[in-house]
Amino acid sequence: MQKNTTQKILITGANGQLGSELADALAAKFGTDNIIITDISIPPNSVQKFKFEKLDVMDFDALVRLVKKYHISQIYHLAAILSAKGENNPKTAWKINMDGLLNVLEVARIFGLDKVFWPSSIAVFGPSSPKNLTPQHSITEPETNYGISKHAGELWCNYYFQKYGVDVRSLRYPGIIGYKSMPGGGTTDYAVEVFHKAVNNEPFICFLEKDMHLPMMFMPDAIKATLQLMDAKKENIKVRTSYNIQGMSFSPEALISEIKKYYPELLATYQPDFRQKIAESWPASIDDKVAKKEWNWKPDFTIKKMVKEMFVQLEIQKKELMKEGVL
Ligand code: AKB
Repeated sequence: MQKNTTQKILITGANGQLGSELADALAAKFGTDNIIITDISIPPNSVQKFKFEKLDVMDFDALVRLVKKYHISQIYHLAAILSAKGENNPKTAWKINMDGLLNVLEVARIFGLDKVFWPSSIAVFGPSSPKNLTPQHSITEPETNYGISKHAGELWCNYYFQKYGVDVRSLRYPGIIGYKSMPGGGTTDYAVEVFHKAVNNEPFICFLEKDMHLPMMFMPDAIKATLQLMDAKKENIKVRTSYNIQGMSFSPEALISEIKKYYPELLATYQPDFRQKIAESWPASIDDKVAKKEWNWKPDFTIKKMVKEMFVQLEIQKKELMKEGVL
């Protein structure tokens, strides 16, 4: 495939779970030299293939400097505080999540950027939303401050599109499961942690109840959805708040039972904490027929297929770490 080298892409929050994988996918499409990754701290890998700039997304002037310096045409604004961490310090979380987004939208307006991507979440829904197959347009009365910021953020995205024509596009991600990096501070994080415990023969303590069903998605599907949405023709993107997307829906018990087919000795116990209440306020599954209709969204992974692939990849990683003497 020929690369489109006319775009200059800036990613905020690039050290996070999604950012690290999205950067590679965007590099394959636009060329490594056209990707500028940013975060509040330097990336964990000492050898970096991308240009890195330290950026606090609340610093508008710093963002402007980078957009000018690299002639940025698209921003993937991923920097955010997730649901569980956000409850520790609601005011700080609100400031980072909202000021960061408004700075990006303002820069996009002022500099006439081609496109902006911003992730929303299933956290926009609350206890009054339908629990199963939650529709695209539904009651949104979130009870976490993260959910409130995502809901408000969706409305700001729509506002900037309607009022200024900023081509901002968004997805309501469910919990994302990947093998390359760990999530940080979310309510769905258990579904990544359990794989690492299984591979390392360690006991797993789940912070959610065993029957807590939540919408989830394997990372390759999350990346595919993001690229597909960003590639879609502008006129096909009718939803300018954020699109529902569904990968799969499962409970900790169902995931552990699938994992035990590969690691029968995995010892799992349940000690629900404050995150259980957050999970209870979210949908169990999502109706994504609008995304399917408007830009042909279709996930590739079922829970079975995902678990198999996770272990193939985690075993490869483990062998490499052992070869390097890290394990
Ligand atoms: C979280 O658990 O906070 C996130 C999300 C569903 O947005 N993974």
